[in-house]
Amino acid sequence: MPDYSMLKEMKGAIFDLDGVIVDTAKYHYLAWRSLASELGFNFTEADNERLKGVSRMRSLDILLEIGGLEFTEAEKLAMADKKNRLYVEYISRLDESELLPGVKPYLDELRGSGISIALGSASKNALFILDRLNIAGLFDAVVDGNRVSKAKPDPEVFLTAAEELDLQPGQCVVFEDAEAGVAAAKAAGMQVVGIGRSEVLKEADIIVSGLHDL
Ligand code: B16
Ligand code: MG
Repeated sequence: MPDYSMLKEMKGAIFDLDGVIVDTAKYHYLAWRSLASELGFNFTEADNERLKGVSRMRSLDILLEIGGLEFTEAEKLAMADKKNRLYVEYISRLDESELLPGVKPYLDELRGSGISIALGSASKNALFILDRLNIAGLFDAVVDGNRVSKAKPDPEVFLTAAEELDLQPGQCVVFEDAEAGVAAAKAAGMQVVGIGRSEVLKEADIIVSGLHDL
């Protein structure tokens, strides 16, 4: 039986975005696949698993490694930009119906209990996505890919979020679906609720299939 007592003691809840609040991975996949196809190779859904929680430029490096291709930094920036334009077209159509099960009730419950809420995401599109999902107003702090210099598994994103909530790391619980994110939260000295499959989230303190389980 998992030990849920850490959730009763938490003062701050820090949420990852993709895979915890909304499944944007499917749109990242479509946009990366389109780029791969222009470059002449196939990019599968299994390949896409390697990009979850990883920054945009690191994702591109992994994609090019799969295709066995090399480019200059300037060419890579242009490709990442092109992929992002396509991705933004997809996420422009997001609405509340794409919130993952249990997200809205859980955020409302936390707010009702006086727990501070932050976002800790690698995405540079995070604020836009929260707006599209109509939940931006529920967050006391949003720390995204525009605001950190070191990507997960570095703890910077979560430590910055705790600071913005005016809390100590030990008072915060992180909700994460990616291995690098769980490692980042642990490195920050925080407890972690892993969302998803136990094989990839071994380091998490408890593992649930989604926020609807809490
Ligand atoms: P963007 P998260 C991550 O979101 C995604 O999981 C990852 O696939 C993506 O490459 C990264 O954001 C950057 O996203 O291109 O929008 O800046 O899980 O950290 O919320
Ligand atoms: Mg994620």
